Amino acid sequence: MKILVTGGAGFIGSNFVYYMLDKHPNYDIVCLDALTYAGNLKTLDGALKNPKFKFVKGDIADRELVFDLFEKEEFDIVVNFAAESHVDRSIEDPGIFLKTNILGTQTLMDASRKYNVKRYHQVSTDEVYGDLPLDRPDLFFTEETPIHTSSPYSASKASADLLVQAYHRTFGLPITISRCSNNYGPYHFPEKLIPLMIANALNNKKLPVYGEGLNVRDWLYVEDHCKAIDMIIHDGKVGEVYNIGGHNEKTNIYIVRKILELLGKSEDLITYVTDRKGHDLRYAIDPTKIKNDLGWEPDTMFDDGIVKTVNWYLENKSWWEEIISGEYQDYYEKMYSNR
Ligand code: NAD
Ligand code: TDX
Repeated sequence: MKILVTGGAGFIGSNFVYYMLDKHPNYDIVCLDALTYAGNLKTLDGALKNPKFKFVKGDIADRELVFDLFEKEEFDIVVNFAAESHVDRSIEDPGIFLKTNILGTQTLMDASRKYNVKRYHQVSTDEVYGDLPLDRPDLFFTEETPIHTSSPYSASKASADLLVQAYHRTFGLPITISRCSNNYGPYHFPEKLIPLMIANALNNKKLPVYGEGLNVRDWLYVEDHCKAIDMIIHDGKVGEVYNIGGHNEKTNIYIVRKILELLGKSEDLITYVTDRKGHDLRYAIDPTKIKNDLGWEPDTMFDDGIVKTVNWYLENKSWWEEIISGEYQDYYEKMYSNR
C-alpha cells in the first residue's frame, strides 16, 4: 500500500505520518508539502530516517509537479491535509486560502482520477457547519447539518468539500471526507490558541484572549484524529462524510486558565483583546456515525491530553523557540500589538 500524505510537515499531517509508520510498518508513505510558514521539515526528522518514508517539496496546486508525482509513485490512497489553516490569517488575506484549499484540492483530485487512486480522502473541519449558539448546549453538528460558513478559511474548506462531493457524483471518484473538531498536541504551530498560550506563558508574555474568552471549542487530542482517519481510509464507505470529535467542549478562558495552572504561572498574564471578526461562538461535534459505523472512539481524555501537550512543549523548546524567533515575530506584532 502506498499513501500520499499532503501537508505532512504541518501539525496534524506530521502526527498522521508518525501514526501510520508505526501502525502500518509495511506501507510506503510519501509526503508532499510546500513548506509554507506552517511547514517544518525538522518535524519530520524521525520519519526521514525510515526507509518507508519519502518527502517531496511542492505545492498541491502545481499541476505539473502533482501529475508527475502521481505518475511516478502510483499511489493507492491520497490523504489531503495540505491547507492554509489559520482563521485569523484568512481574515487578513483570503487569496492564498482559495488557491491552496480549493484549487489545490481540485488538482489532487484531477490527478487521483487520471491515475486511478483507490481512495481520495479530504481532511476537512467542523468549521464548515458554521457555529452553534452558546445557550443551546443540546445542539450538535451532525453530518446532515447544513454547510454555513463564517470566515474565508471555513468558506474555502467548505468549497473544497462541495467540490470533493461533486467529483464523486460526477466522475465516480472514490472519496471520503472527515470533519474534525479542534485538535491539540505535539507540533501544533504556535499561532493557534493552545501552543500560543503555552509559549507566551513560558516567556512571561501577556496571554491575549479574544473578546470575553467565552467562545467554546470541542478539543480532540491529535492522535485520536489520526486514528479516525486511518479507520476511514480502510473501512469508511466511499462517498460518505464522517464527523470526528470527542464531546470535549471548553471555553477559551477555561483552556487558558488550565495552561497557567499547569505551568504554575499567574492569571495576571491574561489580557482581554479585541474580538476576532465574525468569531464563531461554539463548535460541538456529534460523533455518533463514526462510533456506530467504524467503532471509533477517542483514547485520550482532555485532562491527560493537555498535560501531555504542555510537557511536550516543555521538553521540545527548541522546536517552537526557533519558529517564534523568525518571521513569526512580524506576524505577532501585526496581529497583536495595539489590539
Ligand atoms: P498546519 O497549518 O499546521 O499545516 C498545514 C501544512 O500544509 C503545512 O505543512 C504547510 O506547509 C502545508 N501546505 C500549505 N499550503 C500548501 C500547498 N499549497 N501545497 C502543499 N503543502 C501546503 O495545519 P493543520 O492544523 O495540521 O491542519 C491540517 C488539515 O486539517 C487542514 O486541512 C485543516 O483544515 C484541517 N483541520 C485542522 C484542525 C485543527 O484543529 N488544526 C481541525 C480540523 C481540521
Ligand atoms: O490568540 C488567540 N486568542 C484567542 O482567544 C488565538 C490564536 C485564538 N483565540 C481564540 C479564538 C478561538 O475561539 O481561541 C479559539 C481557538 O482559536 P484557534 O486556535 O485559532 O482555532 P480555531 O479558530 O477554532 O480553528 C481551529 O480549529 C478548526 C483550526 O485552526 C482550524 O484549522 C480548524 O479547522
